[in-house]
Amino acid sequence: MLKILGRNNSSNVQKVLWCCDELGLKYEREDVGGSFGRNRDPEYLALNPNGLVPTIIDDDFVLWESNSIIRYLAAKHGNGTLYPTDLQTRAMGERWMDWQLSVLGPAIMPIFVGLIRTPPEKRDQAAIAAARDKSATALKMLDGFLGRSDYVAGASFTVGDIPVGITTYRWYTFEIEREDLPNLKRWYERLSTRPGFKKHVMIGMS
Ligand SMILES: N[C@@H](CCC(=O)N[C@@H](CS)C(=O)NCC(=O)O)C(=O)O
Repeated sequence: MLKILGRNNSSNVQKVLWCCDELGLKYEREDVGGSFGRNRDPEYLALNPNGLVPTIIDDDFVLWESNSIIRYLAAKHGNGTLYPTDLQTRAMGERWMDWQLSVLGPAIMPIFVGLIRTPPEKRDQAAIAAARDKSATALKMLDGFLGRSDYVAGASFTVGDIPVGITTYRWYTFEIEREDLPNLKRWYERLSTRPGFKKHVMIGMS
């Protein structure tokens, strides 16, 4: 059976859990990382030299990097559904996956660290405000795209919606000011009806 190594409050682990839910895949999960530790143990580093979560073991195949993991699982079990066969449709969705890792994720991280992981008296309010502005600018771009498309790869939900969906959950859950981004909101509300999103992502932040 597929094994997932990683704590379930990690957004990168949540990508894999939500993806498995969409695919109806059974898996075993072990807590690794954060307060559970183990991610710097030699046994774990032999699987994932980054010492980060998630890592999956699929029979004897080991894979790390959350977006690569969900692409792999979607291609293996959801070809033509979660993983579009049309190359341009697939590329549109994959673009937003890469954008989440390279643009939106880094923009929003200081808000997460500041508001969720730092006690109020130690918060760097200027860094949080700057990150909020940067995230809002990035999300305005996604909002513009979603004005012309129901999902990030077109008319249907695909693997491409998962990474940006999780980061957007955080955006809507932080206690911050938010601009009105109506297309983003509509898409987010559509995602919020999906059982895997409710079960693995809409569980608060810690
Ligand atoms: N680019 C990697 C990043 C993985 C990552 O940063 N994971 C964090 C949790 S979200 C981690 O392992 N932190 C250390 C820990 O949990 O102890 C991926 O997408 O898988």
